[in-house]
Amino acid sequence: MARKPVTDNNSVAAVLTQIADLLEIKGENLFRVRSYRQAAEAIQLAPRPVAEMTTVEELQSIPGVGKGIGEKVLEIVQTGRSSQLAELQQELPPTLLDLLTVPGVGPRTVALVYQHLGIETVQQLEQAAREHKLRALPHMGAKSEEKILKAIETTRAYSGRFRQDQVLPLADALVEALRRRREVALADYAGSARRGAETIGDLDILACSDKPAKVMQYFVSLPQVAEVLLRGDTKTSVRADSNLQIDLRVVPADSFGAALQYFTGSQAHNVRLRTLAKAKGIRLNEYGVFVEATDERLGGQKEEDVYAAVGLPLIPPQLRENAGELEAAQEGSLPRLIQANDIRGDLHVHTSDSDGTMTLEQVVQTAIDLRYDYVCVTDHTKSLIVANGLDEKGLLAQQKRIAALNQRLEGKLRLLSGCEVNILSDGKTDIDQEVLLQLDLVTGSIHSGMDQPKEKITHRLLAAIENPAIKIIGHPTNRIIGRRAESPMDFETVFKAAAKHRTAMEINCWPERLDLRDVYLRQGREYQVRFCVCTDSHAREHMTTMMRYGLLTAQRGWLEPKDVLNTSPVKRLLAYFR
Ligand code: DGT
Ligand code: CA
Ligand code: CA
Ligand code: ZN
Repeated sequence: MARKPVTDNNSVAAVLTQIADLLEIKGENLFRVRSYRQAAEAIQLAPRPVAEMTTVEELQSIPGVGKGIGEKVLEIVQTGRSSQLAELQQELPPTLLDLLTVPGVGPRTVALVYQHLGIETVQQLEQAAREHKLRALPHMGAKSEEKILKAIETTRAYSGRFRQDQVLPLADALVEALRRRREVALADYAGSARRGAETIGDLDILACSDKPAKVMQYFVSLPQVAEVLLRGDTKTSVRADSNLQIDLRVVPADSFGAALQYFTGSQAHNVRLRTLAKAKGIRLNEYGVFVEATDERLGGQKEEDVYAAVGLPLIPPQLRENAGELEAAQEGSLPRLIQANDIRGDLHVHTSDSDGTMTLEQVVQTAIDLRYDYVCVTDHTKSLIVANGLDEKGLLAQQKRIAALNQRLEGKLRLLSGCEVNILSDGKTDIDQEVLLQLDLVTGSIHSGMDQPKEKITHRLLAAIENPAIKIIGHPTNRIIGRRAESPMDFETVFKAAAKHRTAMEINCWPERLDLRDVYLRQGREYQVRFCVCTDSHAREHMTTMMRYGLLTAQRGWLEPKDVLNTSPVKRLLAYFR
């Protein structure tokens, strides 16, 4: 398949950034490097697509784009490539760019290790850090070596895996396209995507049809398919533009449930389930449910058949990790998992008063469109300068506007006032306590010093939990999947305090965060901690699309509606915190 031309502003900016990175690694003049970075940023923010511009003069109307870079941009949008980038890639080892994918390693570090030690690959960087060779370089020390080793470990664990937002919308679109076909009776996705796992290795899709060849032919013709890897009548594997592999399997109608169960996994869950079946003289596989002794077929059309054969109710896919769900099913104590329609509001939304894009009115409209009962505005506070954080005056002024809006809303929606206050390195906040206490619902988050030692982080969180003005702890571990490790903390102490002081813990819906994650939710639930599933929206699309990801995590954490505060009516929600 032909390469798609580079057209959108983000892609053009990415090419310029790559040029800047390589120039910097090469040791070019830093002013020149900076001019590329500034142009990249300006193009990313430019309201018009640069692809629509046909002359260098037009491109120069973007601040930060001069004649030289304008010419380069024109080449990129016209030909889909940059001869300068190609030249740089010829000059430098191609693996140098891999080094930049290590979190915390920027072009300056790459230039340093490449020029002084000849390091070209992640492996060589790792070895040099192990052998303490990096600390001899300027601006580097024992701590940088330690950080680099940890970062390499984090990236490695996630390399080649995809976030939920990179997979689930695509999975929906493909399944819907298949379902619309006359020759397809049923279609669904399985695997880790269906279990709601926080990262996904590949996407497994099942369709039920008696014309498999026709289904496969249609599937490989879909626009989302970039390359066909393997083509067969029962299984076809393709690759999407993102490099995600997608396997489509076509099965006959009487096996669909058995296949869906088999390919949903997890493998550990299935192995365990098969053992339970065997003890009852039953054989389970992707074709159906059979009596071992006679080969008599007991079912397989529906997924329920598989569990029923073992005397169990259907176990929700999000629980299928062999983590106690089979025992719970046997005892009849499976949780009544929280569902999307249990959610009555969102408690973490930013507006254009700090670093969001929505006005208060737009937040209100979006919440009404989502049929919420309430939404809480939680802009950043003043010490987070990059996010244009609000000070006391700004918060109180916003609260006034919120009160006025509530008057006009006449109960159609309750707009709550709040903020996402910074928990500073000593556990105090950056906003006057009197002001915090006047707001309806304050979330406290750590946005700095995340790599403090365990005792320090625990102490900070305890101070925030005990602060009567702080009602929710935002993204409590601060991890960024594949990029930043969790802050270390004593979870038992934190959870005990959170339950005692009635401070809720957030499940942040950002697919790169999903924080708290499933194992901590189960642990926190043991201590009667309450949670809220919040989108941390900075734009309307965040509010409308991301709740889904947080809910999957909540479900994987076995949470029921009663564990999650934003399933409550507003009165009960506020009463919990009083
Ligand atoms: P992923 O793709 O790495 O995110 O994780 P999964 O769980 O989607 O794994 P995948 O795609 O390799 O296989 C999908 C499901 O199919 C898996 O959860 C269980 C089932 N399965 C695949 N291969 C085997 C196997 O060799 N043995 C067993 N028992 N089950 C398998
Ligand atoms: Ca998979
Ligand atoms: Ca697979
Ligand atoms: Zn936030």
